[in-house]
Amino acid sequence: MKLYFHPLSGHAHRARLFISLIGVDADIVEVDLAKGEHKTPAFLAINPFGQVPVLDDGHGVIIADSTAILVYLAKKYAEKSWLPEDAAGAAAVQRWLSVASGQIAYGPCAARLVTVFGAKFDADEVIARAHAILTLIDAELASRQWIAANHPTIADVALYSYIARAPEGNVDRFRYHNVTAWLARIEALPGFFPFQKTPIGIADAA
Ligand SMILES: N[C@@H](CCC(=O)N[C@@H](CS)C(=O)NCC(=O)O)C(=O)O
Repeated sequence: MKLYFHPLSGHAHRARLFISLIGVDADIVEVDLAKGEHKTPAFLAINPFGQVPVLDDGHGVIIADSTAILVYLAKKYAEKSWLPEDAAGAAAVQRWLSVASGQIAYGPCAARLVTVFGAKFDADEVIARAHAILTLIDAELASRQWIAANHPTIADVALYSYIARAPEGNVDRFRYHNVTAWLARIEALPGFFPFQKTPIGIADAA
């Protein structure tokens, strides 16, 4: 198995983190985004969207998109608890995978793209969006330890990376105490793999 990856991509980190949590072997192939390697014909042949992460599981099985990779790995290689099979349990996980691809991408991920990669978004607008979703997640976590079940699921993995590194986008997440405790619970899971830090933004309180 190969994971096409970039160390500063939170989307790629989700996949890298889950590979590590479930203990499958993977060759990590770093894609040089700065040099435009993700837009070369060779890379576009495996992901026409020209984005990382991409998982190549051999025999022609190529999965692009971070949450699709989490679903694939959970179904193929992980304990069922990571992606429950009952209708309500699966829907609860999907609800938060949608948040990872929606409000998190347009909030804390976008805020970090401004500071770390120089993206031309309106910083105030994306920071405000980040606080809106963090407020909501903090309230959800007031009554439970994990976001989608009473145990960790791929929904926690999908949400982790950009929330953990939100301060790099000048999003002060430290005021969300339930979120802080939840991040620590994820970091304490056996096999946890950290998301590379940058010195940009608000200093990490940890
Ligand atoms: N929906 C995709 C988004 C992936 C994505 O935005 N990847 C970024 C790195 S964080 C990328 O490759 N950007 C390069 C580009 O879009 O040109 C996923 O969940 O994997």
